[in-house]
Amino acid sequence: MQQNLKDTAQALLEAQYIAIISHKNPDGDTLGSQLALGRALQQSGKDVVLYNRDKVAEKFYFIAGADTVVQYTDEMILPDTVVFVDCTEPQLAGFHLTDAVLAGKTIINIDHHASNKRYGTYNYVVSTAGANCQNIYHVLAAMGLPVTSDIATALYVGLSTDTGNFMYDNVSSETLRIAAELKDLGADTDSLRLKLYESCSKKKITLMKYILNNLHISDDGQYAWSSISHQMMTDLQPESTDIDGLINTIKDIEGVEIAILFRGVEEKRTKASLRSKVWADVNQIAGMFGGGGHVRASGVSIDGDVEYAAALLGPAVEEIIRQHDAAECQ
Ligand SMILES: [Mn+2]
Repeated sequence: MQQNLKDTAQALLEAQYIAIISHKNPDGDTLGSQLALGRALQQSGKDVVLYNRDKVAEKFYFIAGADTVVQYTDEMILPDTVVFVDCTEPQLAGFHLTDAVLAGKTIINIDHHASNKRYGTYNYVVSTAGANCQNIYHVLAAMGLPVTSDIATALYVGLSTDTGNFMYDNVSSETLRIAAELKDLGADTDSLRLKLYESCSKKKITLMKYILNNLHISDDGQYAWSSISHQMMTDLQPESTDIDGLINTIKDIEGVEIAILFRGVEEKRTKASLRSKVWADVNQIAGMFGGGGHVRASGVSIDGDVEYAAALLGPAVEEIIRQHDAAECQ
């Protein structure tokens, strides 16, 4: 198993038939990674297919190649080289990728999640990168492939969307330097602003009203949570993009350190999205219940309805806040 950038770049340079797979419910970073890498490899003469389980949201169509992502079905045959971008593990792709399906393939794992399982033949995992597109940028440079304006836009989308538009503490000076270079290379930041930040869907507004109506804040004001019932999910049928970022509405409340949004994805299955602001490690909290992600943003899936999930996670969160307050007082 080899870890470094040079080996990852070399493996890609030597490959001819390549599939690039993004995680289910693709966000700007996994999609930006997939489209930037895919386009650069195609332009260097390789045969590349882009797979995702889900349809790409329309708001991402301004990124060149977004309409070329194919919805994967289990009957499809994977080429010899399979690249996973922004995926902690192959299962995150959301389709049936068993060991048998992947046997004999060269697996390339390019990711920035601390909880990445290092499942690749080649792993380029840098968890300090604010966005995986930052890692893709380095892979392209290591391969010596040019960054066209289309590729710059794709990479910039990942950098922007995974960092709260360059606001969160996962932004490093390097993130900003790369963003500046991408802007110089022609990244279309106007389309990004209009399509991703100034086009809130009506369903998202409906959900915002709903979660504010269901908002709970702990007595000390440090833990805020809300939920979207399975019934509401069924009635409204939101896209994943209608849900993305909703949690910020409750995280951004003054004094809140940990925010959780519970949503009933099935009658007895709840997805919890966790966020923190300053000190809390929500990767660790999600890990206690079998989930994971980043220090400031993580997720976990719970068997049970939203009330059950809230009752399960709530005491753990409050205990962590209590311990932190106690340590502060000493
Ligand atoms: Mn990411």
